[in-house]
Amino acid sequence: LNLPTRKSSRQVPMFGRSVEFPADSLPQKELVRHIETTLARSLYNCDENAAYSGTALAFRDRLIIEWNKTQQRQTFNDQKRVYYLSLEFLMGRALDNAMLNVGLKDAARDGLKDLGFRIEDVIGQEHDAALGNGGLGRLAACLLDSMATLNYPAWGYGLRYRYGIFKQEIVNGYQMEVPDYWLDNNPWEFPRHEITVDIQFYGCVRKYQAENGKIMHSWEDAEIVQAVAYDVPIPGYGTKTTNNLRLWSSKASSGEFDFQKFNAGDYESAVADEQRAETISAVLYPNDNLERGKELRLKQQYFWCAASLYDIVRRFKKSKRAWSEFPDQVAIQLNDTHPTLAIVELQRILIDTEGLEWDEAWNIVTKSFGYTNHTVLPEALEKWSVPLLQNLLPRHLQIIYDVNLYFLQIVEKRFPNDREMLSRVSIIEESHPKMVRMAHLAIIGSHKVNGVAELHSDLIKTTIFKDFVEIYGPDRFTNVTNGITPRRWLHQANPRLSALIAEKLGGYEFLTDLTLLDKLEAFVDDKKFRTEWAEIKSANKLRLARYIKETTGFSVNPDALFDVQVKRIHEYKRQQLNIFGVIHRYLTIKAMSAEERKKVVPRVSIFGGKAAPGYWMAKTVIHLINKVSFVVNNDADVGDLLKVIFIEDYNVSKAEMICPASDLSEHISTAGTEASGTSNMKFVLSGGLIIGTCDGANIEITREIGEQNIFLFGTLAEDVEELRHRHVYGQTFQIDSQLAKVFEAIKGNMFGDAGDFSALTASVEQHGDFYLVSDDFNSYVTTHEMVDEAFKNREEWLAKSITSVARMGFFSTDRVINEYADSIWNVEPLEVGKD
Ligand code: CR6
Repeated sequence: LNLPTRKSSRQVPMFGRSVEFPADSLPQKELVRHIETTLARSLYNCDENAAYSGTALAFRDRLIIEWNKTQQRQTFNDQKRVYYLSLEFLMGRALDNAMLNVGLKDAARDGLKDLGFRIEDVIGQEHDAALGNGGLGRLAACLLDSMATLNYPAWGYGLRYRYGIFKQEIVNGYQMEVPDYWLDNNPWEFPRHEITVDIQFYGCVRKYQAENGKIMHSWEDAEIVQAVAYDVPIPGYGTKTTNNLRLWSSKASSGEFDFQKFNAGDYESAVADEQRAETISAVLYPNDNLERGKELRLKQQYFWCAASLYDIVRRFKKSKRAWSEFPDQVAIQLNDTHPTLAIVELQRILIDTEGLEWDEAWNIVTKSFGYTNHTVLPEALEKWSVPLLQNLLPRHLQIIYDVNLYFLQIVEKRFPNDREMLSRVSIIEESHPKMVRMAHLAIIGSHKVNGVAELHSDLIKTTIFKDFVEIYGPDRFTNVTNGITPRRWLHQANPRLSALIAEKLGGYEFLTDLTLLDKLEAFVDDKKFRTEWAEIKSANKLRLARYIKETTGFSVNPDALFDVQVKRIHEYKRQQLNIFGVIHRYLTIKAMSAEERKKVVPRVSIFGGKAAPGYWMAKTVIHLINKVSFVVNNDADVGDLLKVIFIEDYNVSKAEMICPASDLSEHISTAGTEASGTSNMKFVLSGGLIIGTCDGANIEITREIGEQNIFLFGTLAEDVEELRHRHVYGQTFQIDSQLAKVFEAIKGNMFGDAGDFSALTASVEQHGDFYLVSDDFNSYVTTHEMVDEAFKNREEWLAKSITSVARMGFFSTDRVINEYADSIWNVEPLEVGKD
């Protein structure tokens, strides 16, 4: 055994090296071994699924070695670590990522070919890990990739849902939800049955006098549920660093399966208790940008925060440092307010268990936490009812009240006699029932609050958190514009484009320094390069066209302009604006002469995205898109000039196929509503152009790539309020004349029973058009006409596409992580030596 020997600090020790893989060894041997031994299959009886499992296990072996070494290195070095707390991690598939990061994808391709498999088919066997709703969850996954790639000692903490986001099926044009049980045969997680934490719920608080006379509190008679750790390796690209994502699973605590009940014949209730405990981590709540205040969700949040903090504190205590050093060792980032209870839990541990004084403890807490806000939508801002908290987490509620009391005392001193201010900033909303405003608690308990794009960060400072800027000063607030990992969204999703860029730039360094893309601008006029660029886009479109044919039965012309809007379906994202625009296009084409039609640029309008199961309007939008699709695609008179496609069950792996195939993508939210958006970045990085509003990161994308390379339209954020004011709810107002024709068609049953869609038209005509669909309709269709004109000039279009990609360097999550590290976490990467 090669036991670790301690060396002076910062030197990286040699740890056990019993397993080694020669860097150039082909994974084929290992893959065959796994098929024949681990899976107990004969090679003659090996299907794609077994080939997938064998390949995954072969790559997993390599990851495990680096993963163990990374953890040992990080423990030995004992420097500050980052803990990223997120209720969602939308990881997608892991095998392709592992192959590219380990760097042996080509060898794997050859090995699989020898066995008679295409690597794409084998990769396609993997079930997406879909523990998230949309952008917030995918951002967490991209950030993990960058933290590992940049060698930051960082852990992700989340929940191991048994069911991820539901699978969407479209039946007769309606969305149906099917459960996503994803855990069978998942080689990427490692149960750590020895790492368990007892989590308390309910019970009561007892006051007592400690030996030193101090009044203390203890939380007693609580119900206990056990948290079990499951670890997922997160490999960095081009580095040996492999970080850890720890997901907690709930289980009845060891004594909880009540044998007494069982023996007394009460089998059912014994099992029910067991199941109740397991319910906590059973299912991901399927809402994006909406909070519903369900008790089980609060249980999930506390369960995960308490288990994670227990783990973090345990790790810290091993180092035997003074508590005051905690913030020098630990940075905890709250991904939205979902983990805000972690703030309260740390304060509770410090004062109730560790015996620290309130102020000393609170100082440690605020220095350790950072909070990222991802929305200004009021319906998404979390509030928990006081009675609910009182019942479930009685001690936490007391602490929240104390935090609030001390905070309000400070505010009162600074703003004497401003009662309004006190009630506006209070953590407690004085409603019936009273509510705890989690965002206020998160701000008060953190040292930095950040938004996710410039406009958004400005908006939080001037609207929802305005008072806090006055109280704490502007330095408490900052902006970190979102990004995406170029490894997945360029190299993995668009390998040919990545290879072409590498050929021009003389290597793949741009994958770890995306700003190097700017060197591509020098080749904009290079004929051969342009041809290859265009050819790659065509091939990607052809692949998508084939997929559309296979899954929907509709044939689309791969030379048409592919116009894509894929994201969660939400009124603020305005898929309704898009489909109304499509109907307008359809009506326009129908009214054209044969001569006029010759000038029309053929289009394929592609939609995809899930609606929250209880979100009626969003479901109605999906229904309308599918009805329009049916009518338009079966109208031989229109033929290839227009096709409308709804791609079922949009997810990460579909995004990897769709993004590289778009000519144009739509990011058309009502200005001021989309905090950032990240798919906008994915599309541009694959050479697609954008039609969008001046919202979220669209604004910064425009600044980087140039106004001439993006199609912007619509109301500006600063004018939205004023326009909304002019629409009076319940009073029909004059809507845009072209939109009125679209509504006439819908009401004339052109797309089936008009009654099915009356909620959509009424929301614009009668309910105050909150999302400004009518106000923006004219500039939207006019801008689409400009898109058509631009697309006719293919050379110009290509130049825009190449120039845009060249200027996308800013939008890498590597830049994002370095900004968080510098301005919020104060952590350093751990250099990886040759161990
Ligand atoms: N729904 C924002 O709406 C942003 C992501 C990641 C969102 C979106 O604009 O890009 O977060 N917000 O920052 C929330 O989930 C609350 C999202 O994904």
